[in-house]
Amino acid sequence: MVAVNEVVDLSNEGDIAVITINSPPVNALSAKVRAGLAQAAQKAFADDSAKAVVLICAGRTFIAGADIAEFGKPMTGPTFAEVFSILEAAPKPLIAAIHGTALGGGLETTLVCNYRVAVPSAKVGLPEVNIGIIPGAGGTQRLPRLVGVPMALEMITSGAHVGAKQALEAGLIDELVEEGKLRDGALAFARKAIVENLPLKKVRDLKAQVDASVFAEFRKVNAKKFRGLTAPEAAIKAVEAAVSLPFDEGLALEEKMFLELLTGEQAAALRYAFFAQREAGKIPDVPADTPTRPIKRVGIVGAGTMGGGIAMNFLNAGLPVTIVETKQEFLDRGVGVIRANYERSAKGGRMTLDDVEKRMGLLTPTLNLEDLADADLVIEAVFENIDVKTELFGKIDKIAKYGAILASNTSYLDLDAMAAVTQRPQDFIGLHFFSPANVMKLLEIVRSDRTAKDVVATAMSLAKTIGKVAVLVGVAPGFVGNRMLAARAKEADALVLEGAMPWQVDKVLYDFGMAMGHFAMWDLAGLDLGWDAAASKSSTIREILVEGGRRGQKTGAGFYDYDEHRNPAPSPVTEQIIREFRAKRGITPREISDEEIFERTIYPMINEGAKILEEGKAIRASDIDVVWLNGYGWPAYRGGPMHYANTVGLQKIVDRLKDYEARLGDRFKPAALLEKLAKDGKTFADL
Ligand code: 3H9
Repeated sequence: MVAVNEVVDLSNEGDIAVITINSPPVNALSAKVRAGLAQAAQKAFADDSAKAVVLICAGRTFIAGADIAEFGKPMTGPTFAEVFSILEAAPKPLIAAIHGTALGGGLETTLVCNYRVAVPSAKVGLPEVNIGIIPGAGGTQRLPRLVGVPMALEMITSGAHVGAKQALEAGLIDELVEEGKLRDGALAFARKAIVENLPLKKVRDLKAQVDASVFAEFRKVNAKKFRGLTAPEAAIKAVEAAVSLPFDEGLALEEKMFLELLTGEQAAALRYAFFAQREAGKIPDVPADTPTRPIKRVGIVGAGTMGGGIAMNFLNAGLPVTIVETKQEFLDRGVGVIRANYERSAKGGRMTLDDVEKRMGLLTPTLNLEDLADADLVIEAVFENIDVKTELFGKIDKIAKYGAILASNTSYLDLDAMAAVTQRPQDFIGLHFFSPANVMKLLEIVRSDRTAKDVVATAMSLAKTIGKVAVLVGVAPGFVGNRMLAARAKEADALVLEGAMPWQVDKVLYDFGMAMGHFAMWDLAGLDLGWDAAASKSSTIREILVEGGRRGQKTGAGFYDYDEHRNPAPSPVTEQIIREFRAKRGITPREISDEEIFERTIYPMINEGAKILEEGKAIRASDIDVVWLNGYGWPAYRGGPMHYANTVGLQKIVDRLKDYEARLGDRFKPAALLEKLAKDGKTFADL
């Protein structure tokens, strides 16, 4: 074996040359990899004893794409185009051997090879849209030529990974080889290519054909999904070019659009979000090699919406769950909902009926708290009441085995108070799931001063097992997400009192890119969340709505009126309630500008985020962004509230907050940290 450079090797297996890329963690196409690959290919092509060439990767995956860390910096080393033109001119069969994921520039590399083989577990995709760009190394031109326009459009605009079997059916992969035997399989394919004198197929020579109406229809169907995003439309245009223009012209258009997007704000924000999410998994005082506790069985107390949703996460991951309720009917209902959810998935083709039974078989419903004795982790998901929870933890503490982790799913109650009633505060942690818990990606892991490091490490690792994006936060009312949401809620409510209608507030937030407006979100969550009928005294608009049976989407009416498809419409009833409410309080409504709505709902959130950082309740500003991106529908292309603040300029935010402070009071007072950063000309990224 000859090392071409630090990351690329070239070896010969008889009459087959093998180029191996070994650039951990994911063999990204950094300048070094590109240089090594170009050199190795040139050597292999010039070597007359080699009759075919295999391109394979060491480690966990094939090339996962361009090196995203290089974006936004000056380009060094050979360009993609230079490397690809060398590969594409291979004078002998060039075969890509895929395992793990061939993504972005990685898949594009395979498309300039003559053939592609893969193990069944491999996945391929062009996920560039997720970081605000389009494939920039020919993916938009070659993929439609190979698999057809509809599949290419879907893959490039969604960024979704496609499994090897599906890729084989689509002609994207030529042959599947035995799992774990990629090298042998690829060598066998190369030998076949030599013996059978297989042609040097070039994807660029194929033709992409489709009726033009396909594009119009695709745009229409996906309009809502692509709202606010610039990359998907560019991707569609590029695929259109694959059909309408000669190959090289299409390639030039792709490159032009790629470069425009790459230097844009959306790409910067999405790249930031990509790295922020990975950074969130790193806890400064809990190194990656901290031992974790084995979690082989999970206990959940409460089979309501939350408890049931939480249980599904573990069942999906193959972990047995014991779920406890106080009454048989609650237990039956909870288990019934879990089963119904799974059966719906089976009906929709997302799992088989066998999968449903497998998951249900892992669930042990019980009325007996004592059955939690063998659980390694017990999560409480009962009614949000501190007395109920502390009493429960007192009991669980006596039942759970030594070393078991005790967790609360509370969204705002005092975790320290709960931990204090147990004999093991070091084993106590908050696991704040978001509703619906089986769907929402975010998990706030709440650490108290006494939580042991291995408990933190176990929770972080468990989050990965169940496919959640975990963010470690400190104990404070509402933790990170709900605390900032409360800051927004205060202003949204005040704005309605002062003269705005809920739909005006919502439109501003929706147009900014939020998944939904503030009041629409309440309607979805249920206005009766945390509502106490006995204590309800028509003291807020929400109380009046709930008292009148308007509990949100589930009752067909809340702030909005809903039709049978749950489409919202501004409600004359709500409007009347608001007008009367203002009148009773002697408030004369005024015209409120969209700009004021925007600043008063968004800037206090940023201010609250700064306070969270000041108090050390989040490790880093980007963690706060990860919370908002994954749990609250903040538009990813705006990077999260703290990143967005950096793009606006912290001084401007301080100035606007001070204006509102003078007009409306103390609640707008800028956080000391925010003021200091602004004064020093810094951003949250400098912390
Ligand atoms: C592109 O290709 C453009 C081209 O069309 C044209 C150019 C002209 N670059 O996610 P993980 C790091 S755009 C740099 O935790 P997993 C990551 O930061 C690219 N670094 O592992 C992390 O580092 P650390 C298109 C990257 O097993 C470590 O690898 N490709 C890249 O859960 C492990 O990552 C993509 O968008 C990268 N491309 O998932 C693919 N990828 O340990 C993006 C990863 O220091 N990547 N890192 O925190 C992924 O989707 C996942 O990382 C992958 C592995 C599925 C590969």
